[in-house]
Amino acid sequence: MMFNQKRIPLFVIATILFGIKTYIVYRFMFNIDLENILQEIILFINPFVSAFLFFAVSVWFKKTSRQMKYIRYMALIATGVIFANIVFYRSFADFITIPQLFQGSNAADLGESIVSLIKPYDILIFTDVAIIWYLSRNRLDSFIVDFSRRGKVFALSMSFLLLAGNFFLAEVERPQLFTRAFDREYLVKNIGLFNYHLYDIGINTKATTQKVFADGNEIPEIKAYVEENIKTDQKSDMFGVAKNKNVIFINAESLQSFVINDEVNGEEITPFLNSLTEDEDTYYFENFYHQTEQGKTSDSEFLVENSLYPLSRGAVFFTQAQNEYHAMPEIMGKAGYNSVVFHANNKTFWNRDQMYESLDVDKFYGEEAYEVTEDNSVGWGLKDKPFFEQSIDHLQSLDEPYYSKFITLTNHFPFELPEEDRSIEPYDSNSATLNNYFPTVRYMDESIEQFFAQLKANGLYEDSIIVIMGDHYGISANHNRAMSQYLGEEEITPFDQTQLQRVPFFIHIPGHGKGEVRSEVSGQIDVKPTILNLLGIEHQNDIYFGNDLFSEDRKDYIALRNGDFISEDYIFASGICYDRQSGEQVKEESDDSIDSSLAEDSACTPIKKQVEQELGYSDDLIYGDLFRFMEFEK
Ligand code: GP9
Ligand code: MN
Repeated sequence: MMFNQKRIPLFVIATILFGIKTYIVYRFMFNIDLENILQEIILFINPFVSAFLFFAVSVWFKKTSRQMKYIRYMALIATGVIFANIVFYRSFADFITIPQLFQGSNAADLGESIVSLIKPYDILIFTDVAIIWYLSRNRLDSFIVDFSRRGKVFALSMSFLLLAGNFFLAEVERPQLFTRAFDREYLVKNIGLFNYHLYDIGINTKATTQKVFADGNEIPEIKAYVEENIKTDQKSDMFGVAKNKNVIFINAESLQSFVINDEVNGEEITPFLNSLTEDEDTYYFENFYHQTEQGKTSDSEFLVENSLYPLSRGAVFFTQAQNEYHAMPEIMGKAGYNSVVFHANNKTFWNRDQMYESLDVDKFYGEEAYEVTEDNSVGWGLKDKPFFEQSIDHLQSLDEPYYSKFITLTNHFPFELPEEDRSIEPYDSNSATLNNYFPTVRYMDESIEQFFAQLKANGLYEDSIIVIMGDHYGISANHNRAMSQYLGEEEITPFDQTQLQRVPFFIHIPGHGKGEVRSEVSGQIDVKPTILNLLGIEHQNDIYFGNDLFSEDRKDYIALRNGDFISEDYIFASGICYDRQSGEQVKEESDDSIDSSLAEDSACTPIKKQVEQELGYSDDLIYGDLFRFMEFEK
């Protein structure tokens, strides 16, 4: 017999009441999207798991009165947390995060309107607390429960088992939910509000401790490295070519370079982008690499805005959103630019709403700025064609000059597209992902073409430069068999895998007339200095790790976030040093061991060391929040 009485212990009753209440709150007081049945099941389960987790602790109290007291106060405190989130949500459409709670401006915003955010019927969420309170004080006799040791251990094991089960389902539903940490809504939906708060406290404590130990003494060494190796004072003859022009930056979701000027089933995949590679007003960089990690799109944004490296784990947009930065929107802002982002997705995705504030983005047009219906959406949301179309009005209302970024969505895994939007047929291989990639890439190509036409028709084209960049790979190494079939190769080696990390980069300057295909090794780290130089905006004393793509004297390698690199001569991947031109492993003449390319010292070693140093400096800047110690000209 587990429990001494044949009665239901109060903690079980409390779990049921509190679980039901929490579920009702999830469904009716927050706006949580449920995309499939598994998500519905998880959302239903997790309130009970959390409730069981905290109420079951009560069995360890010896005295029944203590047990009752614990359950009472636990119910009250936990309901208080729910209530605080409800009020916060009404104002920010977001869940509370530790930094946001202590961030002066937000708290002040909330302070003024807090009364108007509370509704009379909110009192109902305390119903279960009232019942639990009543039962625990007045029906004490019915609950005198003296738990046996087995009962206690059983309750504890159940807690952990339930939690493990919940986390397992969450991981199945969203692989890498915890390491990638992409969206608060996903976290709450999958592990529940309370576990989400614990998680949030965890990442915050870590970030804070690292910050506390930094004092700015690290800066001179990093500055010296940058001055010597990056040569940030270089000016190319393209400096100021686009002075005072608007910048229209298109983040082309999951677009890889291998589709450019290539075919599938005998059809061109990207006719419009292909035409740009030959256009006299366009520079096309054919050896341009993405440098993102787990933060995917947000990492690419981070690279572009700061010319710093993202982190090797997690998304810097999530973990270091409270840092100070010296990002493009801020620098351009001082030069009179207005910066805006257009993206028809949930504003909390990748924590953009908070990170954009730290980057000094003036306005973020998220999902709510668009008319999104079932008809005009697929997969992740609004389709790219209506997205660009609806953005034009917003764009027209902006003060000039502006720096605007458009983040597309349709060409996102799993690359869904309704039949009527397909202009080309899928490929035929063992990978549905690769097969479906081609029609969605074509759809995006058409949407960009249409956007160019709309810009022209609305008089927005002439005074702008248009930059198009692929954010990261769309086809992961998991699809290498299908990929090798498509590329007509026997296998995908680490060398090929690295070359597949190339993403298109276009700079289109209307009326420029000197466009060409450029072959230098380049990457997302170079975007910030390149754009700022084109606009003729100086940013002296800045610390960053990329080069103006048009300058003569550039650092001749691109570091990937995992420490691999591509230089003019070599590609270093999976510990192997390759000759970039031939794709052959580099053999050291002096060394007669068979696989000398794997040896400690190879032709790749000097750059490899520099890459490690550079990534380390970038990490120091971010983890130590070192920009807060720097003075930049006003
Ligand atoms: C989400 C979109 C896609 O808002 O940017 O993110 P991803 O999964 O590509 O990082
Ligand atoms: Mn992306």
